Amino acid sequence: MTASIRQQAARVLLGNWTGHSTVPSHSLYPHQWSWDSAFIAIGLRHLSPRRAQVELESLLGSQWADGRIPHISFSPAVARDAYFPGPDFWQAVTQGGVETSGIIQPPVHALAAWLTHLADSDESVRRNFLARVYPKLVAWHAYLRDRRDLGGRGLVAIVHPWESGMDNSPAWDAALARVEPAPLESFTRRDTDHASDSDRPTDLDYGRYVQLAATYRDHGYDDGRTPFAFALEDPCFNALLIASEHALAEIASALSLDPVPHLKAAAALTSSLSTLFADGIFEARDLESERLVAAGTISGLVPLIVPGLVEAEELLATACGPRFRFGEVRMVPSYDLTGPAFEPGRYWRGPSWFNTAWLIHRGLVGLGRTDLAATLRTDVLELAATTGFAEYVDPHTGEPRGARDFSWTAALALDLEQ
Ligand code: 9WN
Repeated sequence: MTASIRQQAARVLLGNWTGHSTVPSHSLYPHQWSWDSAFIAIGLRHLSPRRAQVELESLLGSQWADGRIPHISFSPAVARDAYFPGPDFWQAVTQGGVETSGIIQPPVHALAAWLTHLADSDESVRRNFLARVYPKLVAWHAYLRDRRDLGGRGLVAIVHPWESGMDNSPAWDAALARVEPAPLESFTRRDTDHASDSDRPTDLDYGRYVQLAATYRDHGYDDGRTPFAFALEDPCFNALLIASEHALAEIASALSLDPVPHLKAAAALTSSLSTLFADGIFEARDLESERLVAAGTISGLVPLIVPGLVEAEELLATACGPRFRFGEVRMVPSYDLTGPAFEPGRYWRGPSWFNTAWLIHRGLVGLGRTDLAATLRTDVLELAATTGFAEYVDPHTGEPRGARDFSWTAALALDLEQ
């Protein structure tokens, strides 16, 4: 059983490898995605630590001069209209000539870099891996802290739902409702060619996504100049930045550099994160109203990964209570099971995802809750194998949804199988 998960996961990852990076899915997402690559590297390190590092370095090859890591690095080998919005929509080219999107995704990269280094530290040192990626990761975090602290509270703001990685989360509904959608006839979706309409965001969502991205693009992706209609402080995004600052501290120490600035940054972010805690969970803050959005989503549980989190016990109680029913439903649902917007099959509005399960598993291990961690691990491995490495699953039935042979599902199952 165990050997077979490893073999099957390896088959998926080898199949989705393009020579220097891994596509999340050949059909639905045929380019390189930012946080996917970080999760993929975390699994790939068990097959080939070198390949895992190449994955991350190839992503860092698309980094902008301002430090941002774009959420998509487009492959010139793929048809320009295979994915919407493609390179012709974003109109962004790096100094090195890589076509990219202009928005970002959650910063899991430093954590992934540290974990791939640990997989074979001798080989990593021989490749000078940490020394090469460290300045790039520092520039990435500096971009986030300097250019994206739009609320002035020491927290990073996202300016597009895609930046959260949890595109149609109910936490974005009220803010998105303020956005005038781009007319439907002005663009052609490609996602619904490959996945069922009922598993994906709606056309109205897409009209708004397109409008927000076009406004950012038309202002040169300039964070100081763009009139952002959507700007929120997302708990998952900020929690991952904290985890990655801790990883940067480890990397700095390994390079005989000073880890203290990273530990200080992590401590400051952790204390700011507390301002998002309400009703037993972390909630996003909408910078238009300056209010927390009263929606319980998986993003609000991801801070379990933050070392020394003072709210950890309350958060665990929420995860195990009626809103997320830890251990009773499959993995951890992306949205409050009792919430008014809950839909078991629609993307980030209820289904359980493997990347968030992996993050929560890591948090549980860090908290010493090996009992809960073991339950989650068993569920992840069983679902990964029985669903053909689905993108996400119905939390009540475990039925697969979205893409199959999905890369981070294979990679993270591989990681937990070790
Ligand atoms: C938009 C690639 C990405 C993930 C996101 C997931 C989905 C894209 C889409 O796929 O988003 O970036 O087209 O729906 O929501 O988390 O990184 O797997």
